Amino acid sequence: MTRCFTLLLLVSGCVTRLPWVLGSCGAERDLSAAQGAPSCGCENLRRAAAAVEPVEERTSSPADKYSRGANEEPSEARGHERDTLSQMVLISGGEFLMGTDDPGIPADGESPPRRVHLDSFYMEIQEVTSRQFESFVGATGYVTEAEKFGDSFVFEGVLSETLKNQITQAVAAAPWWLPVKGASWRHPEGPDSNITDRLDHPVLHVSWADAGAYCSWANRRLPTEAEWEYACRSGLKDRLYPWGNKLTPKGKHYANLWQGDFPNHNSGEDGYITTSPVMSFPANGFGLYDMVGNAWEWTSDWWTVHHTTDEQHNPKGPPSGSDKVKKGGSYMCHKSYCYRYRCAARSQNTPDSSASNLGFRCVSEERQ
Ligand SMILES: *[C@@H]1O[C@H](CO)[C@@H](O)[C@H](O)[C@H]1NC(C)=O
Ligand SMILES: [Ca+2]
Ligand SMILES: [Ca+2]
Repeated sequence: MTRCFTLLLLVSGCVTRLPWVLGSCGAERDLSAAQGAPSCGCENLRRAAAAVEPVEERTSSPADKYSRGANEEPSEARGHERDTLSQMVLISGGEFLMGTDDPGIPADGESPPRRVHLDSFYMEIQEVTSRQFESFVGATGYVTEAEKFGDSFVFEGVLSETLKNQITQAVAAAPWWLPVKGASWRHPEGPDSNITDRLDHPVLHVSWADAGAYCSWANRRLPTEAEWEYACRSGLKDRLYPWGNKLTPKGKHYANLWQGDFPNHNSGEDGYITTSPVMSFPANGFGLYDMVGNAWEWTSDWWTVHHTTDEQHNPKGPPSGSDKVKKGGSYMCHKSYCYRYRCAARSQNTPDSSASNLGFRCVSEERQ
C-alpha cells in the first residue's frame, strides 16, 4: 500500500493518503493552495460541485420517535469483553430527505436532496470509546492499520513543541496535519502520549477497516451514510444540526466543535480543546450523542458527489470507490474552515487513513 506524503520542501511520489487530508477539515482555501502546490497527482481528487437540482420538498412525515422503552432493557450477558459495548437505540424506519438544496459546501456533494426510505435499525448512542476498543483488542489481539504502518496523522495543535520540531513532513495543503511516528489509538499524540485519562473519549486513529473489525466483533456493522444522516436528523426536517438551525441555542453548546481562530487559537468555549468524553453534550431527539462534533464517524459507503434523485430504499452508496464517507465533523471544525458539523455535510478519507479526529459508531438490524 502506497503511503507517502507531500513534503514541504521535497515533492513526494504519489500519495494514497493525501486524499484523506483534502477531504478532512481542510477547506476551500486549502484546496486552492493544494492546486498551487507541487504536483502529487492528487489535485483532481476534488471533483466539480455536483449539479444542484432541487427537488420539490416532500411533506411526508419522518420516522416516528424512537421507542425509548424498547431500548432500556440490559443486553443479554455475553462474553466479558462484550459487556462494554455501547447501548443502542431503535431508529424506526421511515422516509427522509437526504442531503440539502442549500449546501454549505457544494463541492462535497451535499446536493441534491433525495427521498430515501430506510428500514428500522439500532444505533449505538455514542461514539466507540478507547475503553471499548481496548476490550476488543484485548479479546482479539487486533492490530490497527496505524500500528502496522507505524504512524498516523495528528493535528499539530495537540502536539508538544518538542515533537513538532522533530517532524519535517507535513501536508502542504493542510500544514496543521503532521504524520507522527508511533501515533495510534493507544498513543494519540505519539509514543509519549497515552489514553489513561481518556478512556471514555472516542477512540481515534482507527482506519475504516479497523472500525469495521470492531463492529463485526460486536456483531454489528458500520452505518450507511443514509442511516447515519437519518439518525443525525432525528426526525427534524430541513434543519442544519441534530437539534435545529441555531448553532448555540440560548448560548448553550450542543456539540464539541472549535471556537476561535482555526488553526491557531481554540478558545475552548464549549469546554473542550480536543476530544471530550462521549455524551458530554445533549443527545438528539433519537437519544444519540455527539452525532456532530467530537470525532468524525466512518460510514460504510464509498464516496461520490454524484447522487441519483430517484427515490431510494436503504441505499448503500456506490459499489466501489477510492474513499469512504465520514460524517459529522469533529472538535476541529469551525465554520471558517470546516463547516461540516451539519447532518447533510460529508467528507471523505481513503479507507486506510487514520487521524486524531476520526472515530466511529456501529449499528445493527437486531436489537442487542
Ligand atoms: C500517561 O500520560 C500521562 C500524561 O502525559 C502521564 O502522566 C502518565 O505517566 C502516563 N501513563 C503511562 C502509563 O504511561
Ligand atoms: Ca471544543
Ligand atoms: Ca461525532
